[in-house]
Amino acid sequence: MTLRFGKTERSVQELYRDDPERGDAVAFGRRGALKGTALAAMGAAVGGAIPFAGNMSSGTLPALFARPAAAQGAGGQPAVLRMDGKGQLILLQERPLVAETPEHLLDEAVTSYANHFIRNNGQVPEVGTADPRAWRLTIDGEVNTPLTLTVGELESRFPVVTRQLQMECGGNGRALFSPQTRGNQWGNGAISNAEWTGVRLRDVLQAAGVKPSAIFTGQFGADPHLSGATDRAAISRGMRLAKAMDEDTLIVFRMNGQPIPHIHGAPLRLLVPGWPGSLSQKWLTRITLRDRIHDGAGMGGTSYRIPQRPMVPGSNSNGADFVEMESMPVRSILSSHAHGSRLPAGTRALDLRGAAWAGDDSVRAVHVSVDFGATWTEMQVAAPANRHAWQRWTGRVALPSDGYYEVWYRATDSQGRMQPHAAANWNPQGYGANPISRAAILVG
Ligand SMILES: Nc1nc2c(c(=O)[nH]1)N[C@H]1C(S)=C(S)[C@@H](COP(=O)(O)O)O[C@H]1N2
Ligand SMILES: [Mo]
Repeated sequence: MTLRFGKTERSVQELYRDDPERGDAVAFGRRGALKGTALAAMGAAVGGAIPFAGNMSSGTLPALFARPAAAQGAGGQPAVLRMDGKGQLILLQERPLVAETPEHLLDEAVTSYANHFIRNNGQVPEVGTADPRAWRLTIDGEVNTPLTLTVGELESRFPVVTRQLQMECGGNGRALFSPQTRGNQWGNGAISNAEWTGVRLRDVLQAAGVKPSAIFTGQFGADPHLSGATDRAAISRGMRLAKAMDEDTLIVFRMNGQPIPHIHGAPLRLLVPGWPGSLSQKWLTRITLRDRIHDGAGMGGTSYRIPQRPMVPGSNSNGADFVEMESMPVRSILSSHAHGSRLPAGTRALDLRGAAWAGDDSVRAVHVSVDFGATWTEMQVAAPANRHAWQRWTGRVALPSDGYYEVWYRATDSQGRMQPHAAANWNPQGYGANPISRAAILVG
């Protein structure tokens, strides 16, 4: 859409992309109120009148243009994953294979295979090696008796539990950082809440006998390194012993009642809910207990580590004084309406649905605003199916007239921490961005 701002004709998108400050000055004016021809132009750009334009603050790019476009394919459209049984996931990267679930496909209480995001760091191991009868898991390191167990032995020797567990990539929300950081430009869709069946890691570790010297895990999987080098792991992360001993940290062999699909780590994976998804080692072959912080691929420096003190956004750091990223911060998604949806003229209420979660904590509240943050309506937030499951939320908001709206949604965790207005605690690899989300909705 082309607009006339002063002497130049440019789209609002172009104007903001090329010179955000100038775009802002043109669109909002010095005093920060959208008015006159600028208001009309903005309305034309977003495709309708803006009933709450008076609340739009200078410095806020309309959500219609601001939302991360994810991986843009050749036609400017997100590239779509093509994989049997998978839904319309956004293909972020082909090698290694990485795909994000758009928020509106996360409308199921329990995430199906079709809508489960994919994150690989290396190659996908051969299908043949996933024969569950041949698969063995080794437990060694700082234990009294190293163990090697088949999947069948795991299932018969230890109590089997089934839980709904959230798994979220440590980089979820990365695209919301400014300046941009390296890594997959996830929106909010690197999250799942499937039903997992397996045994508790702590039961298995206790069977091996945890030595007092053990303070950390180190985990290994069967996926080859991207380069094909056999002496390098695609990823090998570890966690503090306390998390390994949590009753919800599982070695799983079924997802949603079925054997785990190959791409999600068959026949055996770890499920470490609430902490970075990278800990949930797929194609799991070995867990070693360490007497120090594990030093495998994906550990140390700026990998899955965050600054203790804020750093200047865009600056460099070797991460020496960073700390391990552990419990993930509070976040919410909107699943009832896709960003950019158009609703029939005359629609005067939105029935909204979504999910919210907060790492090891629970969610106390979800609030929604349709007037650019001037007023907020509290949603109903359901209890989690069990600890470490996400929480579904629902609610209704009224709309005064047709036009362009932004549904702003934000969650508050059980400790009172809220999603911030902008991604905070910038770090070089872009972990933990959880700002308030905004979905553009056009009525009429
Ligand atoms: N063996 C192995 N496990 C892995 C990975 C990997 O590349 N290899 N990626 C990790 C990361 S970064 C995430 S976010 C989750 C994603 O799991 P999913 O692909 O089943 O969604 O798996 C984790 N486990
Ligand atoms: Mo991840």
